[in-house]
Amino acid sequence: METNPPVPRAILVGVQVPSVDDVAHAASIEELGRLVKTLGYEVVGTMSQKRYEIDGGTVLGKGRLEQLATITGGTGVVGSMAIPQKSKAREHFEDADEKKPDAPQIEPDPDAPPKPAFVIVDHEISPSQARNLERATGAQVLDRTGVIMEIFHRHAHSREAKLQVEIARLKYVSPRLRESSAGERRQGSGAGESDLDLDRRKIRDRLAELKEQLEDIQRDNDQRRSTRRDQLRVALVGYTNSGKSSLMRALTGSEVLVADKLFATLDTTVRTLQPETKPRVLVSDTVGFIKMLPHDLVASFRSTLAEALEASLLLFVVDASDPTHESQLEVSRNVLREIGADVVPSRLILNKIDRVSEADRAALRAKHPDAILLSAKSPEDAAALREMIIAFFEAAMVEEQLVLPYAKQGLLSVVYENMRVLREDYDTTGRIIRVRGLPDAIARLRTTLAAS
Ligand SMILES: Nc1nc2c(ncn2[C@@H]2O[C@H](COP(=O)(O)OP(=O)(O)OP(=O)(O)O)[C@@H](O)[C@H]2O)c(=O)[nH]1
Ligand SMILES: [Mg+2]
Repeated sequence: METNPPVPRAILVGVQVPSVDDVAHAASIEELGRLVKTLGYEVVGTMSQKRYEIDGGTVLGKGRLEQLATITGGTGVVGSMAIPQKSKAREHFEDADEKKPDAPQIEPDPDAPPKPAFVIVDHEISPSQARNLERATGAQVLDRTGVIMEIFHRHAHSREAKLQVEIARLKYVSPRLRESSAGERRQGSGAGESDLDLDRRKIRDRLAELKEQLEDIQRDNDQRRSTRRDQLRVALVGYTNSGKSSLMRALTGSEVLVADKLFATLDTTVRTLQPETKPRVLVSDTVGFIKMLPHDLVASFRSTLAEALEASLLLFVVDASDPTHESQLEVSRNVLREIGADVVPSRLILNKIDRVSEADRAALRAKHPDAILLSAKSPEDAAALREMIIAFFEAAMVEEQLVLPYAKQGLLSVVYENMRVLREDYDTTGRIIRVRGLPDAIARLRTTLAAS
């Protein structure tokens, strides 16, 4: 009989520095828990500590580190890299003092589930901090960035997304590889040097190869995007799990993936707003944002997010039922600013309003008077949002007359794709068309017509 492989068990570790309040700290740990669950791990506990700063060597203080090691089955000491030992008596005294009553205490139990094999730290930690923690706990150590990288790796489907993620991962792994190999080398035979150089060169070559492949794909994608440039385009952007794909489904009737997972969507999808309008409106679903989104991932998803940059309208989706939605909004705004999309007109969509009480709705309306409160699950709300989108474009469009010489009838399809044709006449110069369209699209068409 086949048995399922055991679910990896993980313990979360967070350090609360003075600049972070209790609510924000708890929310951050909770989000880390959701990231870890998205990876398919079971979260068995949290070890949290208030510290003035994140400890240089081992993240946690000595006492907490030992408690953590009790849970994971490690020695609690880093070994040769440890800070100088104190006298035994002093150590006992201080440890007893540091063991707070709220710390998890585990009695040995033969039927107890296996000890957690993973320690997951809610900060970006250095390679040497990770190594020290691994030595002390005997568990595998991942930080927030590592978890996000792993999720992106698993959720990437398109060739482009896969390449982007692999590039980001290699950049993340290579300094870690360097330091850990260097550390091992110091104790080893001394022959490691060339191995390390070899590894580095392999990674450099691989990165160059991947970047080349990615550029090829992106050239094609840029081409495709530029043919869509003058169409009416809306992009759904926002924090991960806010409901972008759900709204995409509701607006376009497409079967994009909706899941209660973080980073369910990594590939940009473009679909037509339904029922179709004239000219049609294209809606893009995009990759979500998160607190401390690794910089290499932001950089690699820049091209994916170009969809957002080129849209005429951004629908900025927020999960209004999430208690931390204000800080999520802030994070999303920062990422958009970073990629230069903060200049694109946007509408704030406070989604999942079906989960928000009447009183909280009133507070939301007062705080965000221009926002649209809705539920992606409500067909009426989706229909109203569609009307809002159409109204936005109607307000932005202008009416103009174009003359299409008989020699340039090939451009007729461009006209119909990007504009609404109100009237067509013919005379000796060509086809005279009265159109309604976005000013930029009309201007570009005029330029094309003028060039011969
Ligand atoms: N109750 C309720 N749940 C919603 C609503 N909109 C989305 N959800 C749920 O929220 C979860 C995330 O929805 P998605 O549409 O996948 O979110 P997303 O923004 O595309 O997430 P990523 O692709 O991971 O960034 C799913 O379980 C949805 O069913 C809503 O209006 N009300
Ligand atoms: Mg999605």
